[in-house]
Amino acid sequence: MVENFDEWFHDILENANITDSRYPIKGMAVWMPYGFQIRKHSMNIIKKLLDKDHEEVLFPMLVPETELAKEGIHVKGFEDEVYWVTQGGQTPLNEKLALRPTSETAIYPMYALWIRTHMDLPIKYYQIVNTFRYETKHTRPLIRVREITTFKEAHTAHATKEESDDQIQDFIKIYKEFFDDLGIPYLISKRPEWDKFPGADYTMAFDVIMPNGKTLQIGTIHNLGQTFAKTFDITFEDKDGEHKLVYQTCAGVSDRVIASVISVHGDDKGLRLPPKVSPNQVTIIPILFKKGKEEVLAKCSQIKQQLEAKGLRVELDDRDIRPGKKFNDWELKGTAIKLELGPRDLENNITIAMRRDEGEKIELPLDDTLADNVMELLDKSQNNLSQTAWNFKKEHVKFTENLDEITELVEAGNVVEFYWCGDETIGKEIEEKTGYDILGIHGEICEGKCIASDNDARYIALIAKTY
Ligand code: PR8
Repeated sequence: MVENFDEWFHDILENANITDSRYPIKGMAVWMPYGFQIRKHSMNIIKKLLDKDHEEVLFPMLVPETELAKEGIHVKGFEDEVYWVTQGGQTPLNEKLALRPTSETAIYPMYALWIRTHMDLPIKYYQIVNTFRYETKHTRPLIRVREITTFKEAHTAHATKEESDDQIQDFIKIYKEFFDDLGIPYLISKRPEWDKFPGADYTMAFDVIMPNGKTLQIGTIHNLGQTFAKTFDITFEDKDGEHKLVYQTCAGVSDRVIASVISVHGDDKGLRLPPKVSPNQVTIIPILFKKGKEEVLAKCSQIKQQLEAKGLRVELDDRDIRPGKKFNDWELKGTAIKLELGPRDLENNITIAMRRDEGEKIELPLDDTLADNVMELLDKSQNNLSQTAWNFKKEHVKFTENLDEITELVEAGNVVEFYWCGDETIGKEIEEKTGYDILGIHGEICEGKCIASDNDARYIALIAKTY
């Protein structure tokens, strides 16, 4: 799988019924039923986390050209990626309308209307929408798409800079919890100046190491300072009667996260889904013979009900095909636990449980302890997948003090840590020399030399091959 990861990824999306990329527009795919369920469960996790302290809203998808163009740095960052609506039927529109590539320029003119005094602050809204980016880099299903589905974007406004910095920390905490629930290990770094979000003061990013060693950015959090507040005139009257500009932040994650779930946990047999997002946490597979068929099926239905009563997602696979085929299907789809039940098991009042994450089979008694036993196995499976993924990450972050060694380490599938002075020219030289991207800085140091200059090092930086 690691050797030909791109092919593995492509095949699994199709074989496990996740997406269909044959839709006749490049970069836009169909979410298929099984994939849709994974998407739904992962969306519910982040929604729940955001809902604790943010309110959900829904803005229109079209942005007038005048608004999009107002923030110079921002529009420059997106100008090559915007889809435009120019006609309504046969009638040319008076003003071109952009399909939102992201929603700052849709939301902030409204913030300017809503925010009057310090009493209106903070505002913490989020929306879950599709956004559109005419990506110029190679598109890949889920990873780099042109219609970004289920874009969870949060936008906040605050009275002080301190509050906006605290909000960045809150988002980091929320995203950590989100990725932890998906068992996804992450590297958090502050993006270099040349790679921050267009219009942001600074950008914090979450990256995951994919099985082939390339990193994928799965979430970003931006402190926008007062740039957009100035552009859109978002001011408030403070307690002292003074009119001040707000400080803003925004943060976003997309369905790209699901690409990381699939890739980080998958194996040669197919998906291995963390129970928290698995469409079927448990799949019951009856082993049927002519004799005793009805009894086995009846028991399987009863088990299904028993487990569902505890809130578990359960599938009873009573298709009239060989059990071996069913096993393979559910292995491919990554159901966390399979319960096998044949006439002899029924006689012995047991079922054979098999965890997808590590393949071990164990006998469970068919009594009122079953649901608790299954839940314990689900917990173990969730933790094991997460632990295995974190171990992989640990093994694939390597430190070097030697610039020439970076290539060797990255080509061997690692992300590399190195000491850096923080100077932009030196940083770009490092990128040019190695051909890789500096992800950002994820630590500060007081002693040490920069890897590529005579300057003292100030940071521990990360460099990698990126998607
Ligand atoms: C913002 N504004 O937009 P960001 N395909 C799949 N996922 C993508 C793609 C793509 N083409 N482009 C980006 N993402 C800010 C924050 C509102 C919300 C995912 O930020 O441009 C990436 O995981 O950094 C990225 O980290 C996230 O969306 C947010 O996009």
